[in-house]
Amino acid sequence: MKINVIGVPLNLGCDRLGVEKAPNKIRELGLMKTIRGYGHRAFDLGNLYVPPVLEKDKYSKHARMKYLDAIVEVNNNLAELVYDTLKGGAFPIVLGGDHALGLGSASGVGKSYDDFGIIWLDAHGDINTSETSPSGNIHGMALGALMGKGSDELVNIYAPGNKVDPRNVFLVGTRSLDDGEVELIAKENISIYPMTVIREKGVAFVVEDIKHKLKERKIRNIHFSIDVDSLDPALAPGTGTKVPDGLTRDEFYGFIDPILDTNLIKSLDLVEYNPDLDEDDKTAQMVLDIIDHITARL
Ligand SMILES: [Mn+2]
Repeated sequence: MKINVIGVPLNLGCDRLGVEKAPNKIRELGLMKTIRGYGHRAFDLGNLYVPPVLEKDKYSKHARMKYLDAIVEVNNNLAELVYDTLKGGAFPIVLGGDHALGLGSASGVGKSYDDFGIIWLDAHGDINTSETSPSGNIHGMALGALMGKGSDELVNIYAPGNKVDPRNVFLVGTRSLDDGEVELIAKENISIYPMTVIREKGVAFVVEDIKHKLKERKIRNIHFSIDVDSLDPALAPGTGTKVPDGLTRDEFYGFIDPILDTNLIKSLDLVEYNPDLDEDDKTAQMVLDIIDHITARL
C-alpha cells in the first residue's frame, strides 16, 4: 500500500513543550524503515509548518481558547494534505504533536467519504467546548468540534459545519471526563467504552459491539485517532496528561488488531507522545511498536 507520513509538530493545543519534538524523534528511531519493512511504498511528507505564537498572545484571538488562529491554520493545511493523500490512493499516518491535529486530519477524511466514522482511543473525551473546558486547551475540544459542538471557529475548520455525525463516533478507553463532556455524551447518545466497561466486559465485547454498530450505521470508512494516553502510564509515561489504570499491552492490541482487520480503517493519527517526559525512550519504542503493528496489517 502507498503510505504518506505527515508530521505535525504542534504543541499549541496542549500548551506544553516537548510534544513538538515527537515526529522527528520517531523518524530518528527508524520510522520509515519500519513501514517499508512490510513492502509498503512509504513517503515522508515532512513536518507541517506551525506558526510561532508568543506565550503572552495565547488568548489574543479568544478569551477561552489558547492559540486559536495558529491551530486553525495548521488544521486547514493538514486537512487538505490528508484529503489529497486519500485522493491519491494512499493511507495517511499523521504523527503528532498534540490531539488538536485531529480537527484537521478527520476533516480531510470527512471530505473524502460521506459514510465515515471516527474511533477515538483516548483517556479523555476531547469533547469539551470553549464554555466547558477547564483549561482552554484546544486538544480537549477537537472531537467535540468535529461533531459540530462548540465555537464556530473550530467547527468551521476546512469546511462549514460538523464533519461527523455524533452517532458515528466511538470513544474508547476513557477514564477522565469533565462534567460538560459527560452531559454531551448522554445528550448525543455517543458510543462510549470507558475503561470500566473494558474491564467489566472485556476488549472482545467492545470490538464486537463497535463492529455491529458500524454495520448498522453502514460505515465503510473509519478515521482512527490514537492518543498514547489511552495506554497505561507504565507503558507510555511520555505524555502530558497521564491518567492511571489505562490499557495494558494485551488490551490495546486486542482492540486495534481486530479493528484493523475490518479493513475499514482509512487513516491514522498517533498523538500526544512527548519525548521530554519519556523514560528511557519507553514511549518512543511503544509508538514505533504501534506503527509496526498497524503497518503490518495494512
Ligand atoms: Mn486526546
